[in-house]
Amino acid sequence: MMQPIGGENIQNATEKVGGRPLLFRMEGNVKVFELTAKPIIWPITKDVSVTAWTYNGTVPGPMIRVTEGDTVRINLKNELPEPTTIHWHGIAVPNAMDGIPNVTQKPVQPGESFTYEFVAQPAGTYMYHSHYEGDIQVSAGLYAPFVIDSKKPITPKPDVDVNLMISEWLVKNGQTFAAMPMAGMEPNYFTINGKAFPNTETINVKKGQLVRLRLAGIGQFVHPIHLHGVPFKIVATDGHPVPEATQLTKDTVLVSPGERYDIEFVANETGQWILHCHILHHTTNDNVEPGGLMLMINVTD
Ligand SMILES: [Cu+2]
Repeated sequence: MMQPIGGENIQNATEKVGGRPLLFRMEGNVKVFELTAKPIIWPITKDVSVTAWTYNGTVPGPMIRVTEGDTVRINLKNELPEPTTIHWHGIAVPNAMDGIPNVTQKPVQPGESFTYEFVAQPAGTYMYHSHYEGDIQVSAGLYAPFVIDSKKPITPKPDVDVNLMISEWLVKNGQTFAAMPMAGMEPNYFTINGKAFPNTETINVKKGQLVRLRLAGIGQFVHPIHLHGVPFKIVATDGHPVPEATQLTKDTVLVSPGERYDIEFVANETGQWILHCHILHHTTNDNVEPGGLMLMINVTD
């Protein structure tokens, strides 16, 4: 039988948004980050909350953002009711740091800790997520952005640079389940950075600014993401820059599970422009439109 996402004495989230940069401390020349995997009650709309399994109490977990060539150390503490591991999706880590349970490491048991350490490379848009029973743990919220900036700054530098992580949830009778807890079962909520429309974040832009959106598919479904008002260029795929001569100009890009697309556009018309998934069922909240995978890009003078 399918089990709801659980835990004991689960607290309400104290942070309102996920994916914010995680602070680090220096130990020698190593950037040291602290992550605690723990359950939390996480609002995905103003009326609906999920029981989420999180890094540091937010969905997505906090963003790790470093410069190419930095040595990073991440101390993971497991306060989940089940074992876990972290996989550094797309990053060229040593095999022992790859986070595959019973292959590259022992699962990190509840109450235990594990330290990951590697050189952050190459530059690009990545993510980190659980690799232990990912069907459940990733669906439950154990994912976050990981951005490696190149040593030479990108030119032109985007004025607005936002990570958008796309996923799904199944909420039934006040309980949260993995997005696809059994073959044939479908999710009924769809989130960008852990929030469903109208509670997704509005992206505020000044007319003429260059906007970079780093789209990442971390759920179980494909999502054709469509931008109104202006076409965009695909400037990086799965972290790797696309040479300018081969950049496609599009208004819709299919983001599959595991993929990242960095898209860029100049916001040259004022107004409230929407970005949304074009599988239109995915712009509903429990079958009620509008909702789900939609957000506003608010362009002002
Ligand atoms: Cu979709």
